[in-house]
Amino acid sequence: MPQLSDIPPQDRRRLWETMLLIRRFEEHIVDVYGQQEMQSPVHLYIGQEAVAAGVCLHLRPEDYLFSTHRSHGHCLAKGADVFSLYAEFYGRAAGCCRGKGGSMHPCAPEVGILGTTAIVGGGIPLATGAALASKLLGQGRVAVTLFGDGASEEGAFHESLNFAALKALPVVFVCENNFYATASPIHQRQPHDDIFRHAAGYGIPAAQVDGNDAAAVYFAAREAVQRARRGGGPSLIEARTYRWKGHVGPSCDWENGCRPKQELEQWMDRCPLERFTQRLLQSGDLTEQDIRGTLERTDVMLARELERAKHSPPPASSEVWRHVFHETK
Ligand SMILES: Cc1ncc(C[n+]2csc(CCOP(=O)(O)OP(=O)(O)O)c2C)c(N)n1
Ligand SMILES: [Mg+2]
Repeated sequence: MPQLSDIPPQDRRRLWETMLLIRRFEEHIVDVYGQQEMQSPVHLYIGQEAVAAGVCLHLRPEDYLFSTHRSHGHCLAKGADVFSLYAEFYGRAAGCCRGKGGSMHPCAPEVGILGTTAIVGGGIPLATGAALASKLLGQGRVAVTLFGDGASEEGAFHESLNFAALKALPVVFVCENNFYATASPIHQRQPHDDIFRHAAGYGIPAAQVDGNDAAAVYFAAREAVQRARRGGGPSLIEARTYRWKGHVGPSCDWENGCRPKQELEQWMDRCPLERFTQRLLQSGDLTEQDIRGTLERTDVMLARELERAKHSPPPASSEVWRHVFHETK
């Protein structure tokens, strides 16, 4: 059983800082969303931060990442720019998609995020294709796709696992099993909730991990990314976790009868950020002073970038048809 001490000290710190960045990035959205100026629908990732942080720590800027409608944490962990994300959510010209994509479609090609699709399961074949290209071109790039339990019900998931196994592609499939697709619990949709078991049918190595344990995700992802990089083919990781907010928007959804309040509270008691913070305090990697300092620096930066994004100009009306269709001249 790997220990915290098996994670290099700089990685422990980065894991924690990345989770903190994601958590606070979204809490700033929660704070301003009611002003109704940020018009993009937002699918918040709060509660699932350990997965993005633990996976992306092993990726290089040129490695590919394909995300979903719940994209913020993935993009931040891969290194996307805070300002260009916030500006995108405000529909501003300086946004990463020039204000035309919103929160569900971010791109950051400079860090391997070529585009994001909100079609459930849509990122899985794209990552498989990127991994095929990387292999054919001998680029040594790994492709990772993070997706939900709902996406594992799409044909594209099974087709992609089959093809990736057949061609031994450098792709890592990461399923964030948060037990819900919109308001639909997994036990009403699937005969069992062990998503990692699908990998056996395709002969792909798989791991099921506690997705609220950053170290557990880190170790599983390290093995999978290393396997992909050395030509060992695809892997599937199922990270079991939970989202704290409703499917979309900044409020919780237990009030609407979408899930039991008690269930949410049990998962909140297992907060991935709080658990990892406590571990790092115990190991001496963090002090209370470090925590206060980092939190303050992170909040100052996020507040500044959010304000800057909010006050940046919208796209000119002459831009409305640009970048919508492929331009041939
Ligand atoms: C092909 C497709 N079907 C349905 C939808 C509507 N939809 C958007 S998100 C979502 C649930 C996805 O659940 P999951 O994959 O578990 O991701 P989570 O929201 O839990 O992160 C659905 C059904 C869609 N966007 N695309
Ligand atoms: Mg889900």
